[in-house]
Amino acid sequence: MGAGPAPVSFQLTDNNGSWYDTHLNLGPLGGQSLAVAELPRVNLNQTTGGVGGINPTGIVPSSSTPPTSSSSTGSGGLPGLPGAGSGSGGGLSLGAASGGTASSGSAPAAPGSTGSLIGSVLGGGSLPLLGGGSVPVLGSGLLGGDATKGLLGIGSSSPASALGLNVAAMRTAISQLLPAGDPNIARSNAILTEFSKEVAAQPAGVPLNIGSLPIGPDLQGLLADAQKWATNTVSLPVTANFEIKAPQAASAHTITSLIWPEGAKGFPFDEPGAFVGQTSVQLTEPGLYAFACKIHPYMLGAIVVDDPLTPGLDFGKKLRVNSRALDVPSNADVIMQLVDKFFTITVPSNWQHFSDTQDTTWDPSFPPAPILTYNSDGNPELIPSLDQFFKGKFQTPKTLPATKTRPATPGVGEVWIDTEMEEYAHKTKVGAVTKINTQNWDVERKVALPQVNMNNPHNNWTDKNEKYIYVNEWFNNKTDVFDRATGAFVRQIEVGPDPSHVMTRTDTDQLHVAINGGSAVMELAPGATKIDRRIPVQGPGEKIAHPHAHWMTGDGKTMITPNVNTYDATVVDIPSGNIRKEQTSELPIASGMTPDGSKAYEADFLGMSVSCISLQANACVDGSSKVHHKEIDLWKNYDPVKGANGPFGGLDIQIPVAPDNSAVLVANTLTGNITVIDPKTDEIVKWLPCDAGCHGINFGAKKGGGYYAYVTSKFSNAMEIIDTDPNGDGDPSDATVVGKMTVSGGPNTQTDDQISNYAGYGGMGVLPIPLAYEGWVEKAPSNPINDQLTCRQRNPVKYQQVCQ
Ligand SMILES: [Cu+2]
Repeated sequence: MGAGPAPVSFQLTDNNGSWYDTHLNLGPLGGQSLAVAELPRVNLNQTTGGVGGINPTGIVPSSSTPPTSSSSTGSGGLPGLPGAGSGSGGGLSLGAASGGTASSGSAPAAPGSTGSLIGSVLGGGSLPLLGGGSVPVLGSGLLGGDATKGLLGIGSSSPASALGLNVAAMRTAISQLLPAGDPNIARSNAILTEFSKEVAAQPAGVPLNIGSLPIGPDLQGLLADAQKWATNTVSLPVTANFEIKAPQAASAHTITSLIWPEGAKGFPFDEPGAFVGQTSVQLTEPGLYAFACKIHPYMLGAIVVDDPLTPGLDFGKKLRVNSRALDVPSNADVIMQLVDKFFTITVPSNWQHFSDTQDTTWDPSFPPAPILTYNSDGNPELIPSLDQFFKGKFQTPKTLPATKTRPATPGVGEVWIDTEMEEYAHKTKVGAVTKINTQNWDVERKVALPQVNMNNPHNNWTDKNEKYIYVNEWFNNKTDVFDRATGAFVRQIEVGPDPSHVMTRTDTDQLHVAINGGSAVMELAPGATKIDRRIPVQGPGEKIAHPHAHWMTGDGKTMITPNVNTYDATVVDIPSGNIRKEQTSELPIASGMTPDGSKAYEADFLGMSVSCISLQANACVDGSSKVHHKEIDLWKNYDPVKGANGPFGGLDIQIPVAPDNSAVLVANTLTGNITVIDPKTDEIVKWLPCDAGCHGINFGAKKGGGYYAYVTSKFSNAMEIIDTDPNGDGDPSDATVVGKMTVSGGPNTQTDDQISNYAGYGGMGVLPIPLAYEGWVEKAPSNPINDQLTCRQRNPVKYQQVCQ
């Protein structure tokens, strides 16, 4: 009997922590989004038939029409989306296959169905040849759950025993390469035994230069010999399959490489745009591969392709990162930062839990796997235990102080935040919108909308009468409307794939909904009763833009969209719909604008920077002059190989400008902090702390004058309150965190469903009411709450003329 190397199969889902679901169930140390594969090698010494007919399973033939702007439906959708009017999926053939022959007509193994296949090839199986016969295979492709746990050290009693398991795989591979009785087998075993002993005597959390061990020279000789003994083998690629299909994934995503080993064929890997269907890629080199969705960039999946002829799990020699064309040794700081965040994001037990009454401990866990990296000199460095290394490097466990501080001065009104990862008893999709009263800081209400199974509510806005809350289902194709006062469901409207942000026009009160998985911003009638207009954000026939978080000027005339697929921004003249493109850095995701509408800021998620864009005359400040465009680097104090020499940011998301132009705030997911930029100089002036997955920020009015920024974090149950200018002098260098509270709610929180898990988690969109920004605040209705606004708060730009 023969079976080929088992493919890695990811199913994309809308579910917490398993956005890329391996179905391997690695538990709290490994999560649902990590796979390990042994690089399959066919040993030609043991076959006479050659390998011309090798037929590895799992290579997916697929074809479809790449999405372009012109293929969008009237509602801004893409082919293959449920409810968007066309048939089966948009799976893409990327021409990335290499090193294998497509087996025509085969489908990818369904996730979860690979168990029996894996069982037959563990420890070296055989591969069928076309026309009969088979050849032995050293590695096996994907490892099953238990074998993966073994190689990751999960369940091992110590780092030494975790390394022992990995070294055992190397012993097996060597014995399969050499003829039985070859004295090199015994010699190799002796070296590996001594190596394991010497590693066990070293601290498990400190990277170990292999050459510095007494056995180091012998081991390096053995590694070289093993490669020589393997010269008569052929490495087969590991196939990675990806499936995007309802109901697990209700809408479209991209499969985009974030990290890959240098030299991996077919990389970088990406699609022309978001799709529904299947795709696959061949992993030709050992090392670390990570994938993300460009629409929802915390959807992450990773695969370690391990060469069985090395000790430790191979991260590869050099790695490429889909940011700034980074090409770094595998022990680079930026790799460790990203791997650390991968486990914080994809393993929910690693999320930060705050309490309003007592200190808590944040103690994230990682696989205790031995990891083989290489340094800048090309020398191998073994991390005996990734878990212990990360705990030392990132200084956990950490005490999270009780969130007891409330601002001394209350806010005006309320703030609605998307707690997008809350789970509820009466719906299958996650998320709710949570209301906080800013007079007394009570968590008053949660709206989960179980009657429409509201799916990942991401961002909100309100109408000019403050009657409705508009909320976008980011992993679906709908905008929902509920009553602000009662939380009652009002209506739902289909708008297009992956609607992200929503705002209203100050002149007409129409809604603008960015279609993140599509090509347009949809303009809806007030109340979201119907679609009035589709505003494309790229030219006819151009690559589809995928706009995320737009912003618009207070006069309702100009909008800017950051386009995650085309790495640029679109400036829209709203009345005419005419557009122009503006330069950004990589993967711009969110926008802010100065109150006077003279310039916009774009947070470049993968550029690790902020782009300032002048909307009319040159308005971005560069020293003593004004320029059309300026890049503000969040990595000035960061060397991606060596690490930080000061505060730095990155994977930056929301970026609002204070209504009084005192500050621009940038939420950084990479570093869990906030960058303060002075819009009067366009320079970074300060850094403030934030939580894991720092994400959403918006400004609301502070009672008596001034503003508060409300800050949400995806992987924490807390919200921060920042005063960007406590002394009101317009200089943000005294910006400070003035309060922090949990948003989990309690027995007095009104809800339309029952929270079953992750109360308060998934903080994303932030909507303070009354809207405090120029253009909207002038039109906020008069009522006892809004009448607390000062004249200056009512007139953020014209106050000097209007207020006495
Ligand atoms: Cu996505």
